[in-house]
Amino acid sequence: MSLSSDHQHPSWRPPESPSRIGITLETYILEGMLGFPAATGAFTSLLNQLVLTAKLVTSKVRRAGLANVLGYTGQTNVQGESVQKLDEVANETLLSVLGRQGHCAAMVSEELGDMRVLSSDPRAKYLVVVDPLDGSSNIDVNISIGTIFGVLRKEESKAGAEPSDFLRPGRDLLAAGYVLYGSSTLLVITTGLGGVHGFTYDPTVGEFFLSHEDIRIPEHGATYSINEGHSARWPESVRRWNAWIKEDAKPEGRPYGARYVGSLVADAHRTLLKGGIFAYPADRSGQGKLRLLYEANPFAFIFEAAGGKASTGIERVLDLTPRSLHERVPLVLGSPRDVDDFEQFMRGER
Ligand code: AHM
Ligand code: MG
Repeated sequence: MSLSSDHQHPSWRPPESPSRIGITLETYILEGMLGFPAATGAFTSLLNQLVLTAKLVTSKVRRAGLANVLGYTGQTNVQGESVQKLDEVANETLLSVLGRQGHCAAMVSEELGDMRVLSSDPRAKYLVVVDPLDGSSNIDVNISIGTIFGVLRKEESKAGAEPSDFLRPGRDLLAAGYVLYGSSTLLVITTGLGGVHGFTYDPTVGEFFLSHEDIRIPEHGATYSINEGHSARWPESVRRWNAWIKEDAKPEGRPYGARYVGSLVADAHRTLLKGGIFAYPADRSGQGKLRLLYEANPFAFIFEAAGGKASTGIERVLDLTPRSLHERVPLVLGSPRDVDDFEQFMRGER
């Protein structure tokens, strides 16, 4: 029986700000709740393709440890077929799903040396950057891994895409997100001004449900995340910051606790929710490890949209103009106060 407004109980009132927690990601995207100002059918469809990829990859990740258990050996399974590495599987899943509907003109991936054209139709308006399976050294030891993605608009009216179309500052991203294959699978996405939202996957029904609406990073945190095994290669400024963050200065909230998973998606996700700082600094020669296009930029876009900061230690990540598709940069992500402190050490002010 449905109740018209005439038949509602007199004390009934609609909730003032209805919680959206529990609605599906597809509904969220379809109803424009991600806050993309000029959402088009094509953009909605592209985002839904990325969601489908996340579902397909999570089903592979959840069975990752079984290849050996079921009698597979090395690169070959019991049927004599070669067993693909999970990062290649994730990459191929993205290529085939994004290649289907003709919205994505081209993709740049950590798994591909060159840009891959997916549609030469001039109506294909978007470019996708992706790290299909980040943290791959953690696959074999059952530790969280992830997928990172970013979406750029292709120049209007141009048929096809060229690698130079991808060499744009991260502030031009239309959307960015990541999928964390952790104790549950979580997809976090933003279109920038619309805020950052997290959706947890229920594998029994095959849907992502809104679980973290409007994520805001705390002003400062209590943990730092860095691979201290590399400290002998750090510049002196990073070493001074590292010694400072471990000092016993209780009134100032130090020492910070250390947390380091070694999967960017996991370390960045924890930092986004709890605050604090993640850093993969340059070594003494000035070289970072993480990739600008599909690791640093998507996370920089997400952290800024959540009220945080993303820096190379010297400059804002989103203002960098990439020089090549697989360029590496130093990356510092975190709460605004924590990133400010790091930058002050880098500038030699402390
Ligand atoms: P990958 O893309 O080959 O997985 O490498 C990137 C990973 C990041 O997830 C992580 O932040 C970093 O490399 C860890 O590197 P290290 O082992 O030097 O600490
Ligand atoms: Mg990676």
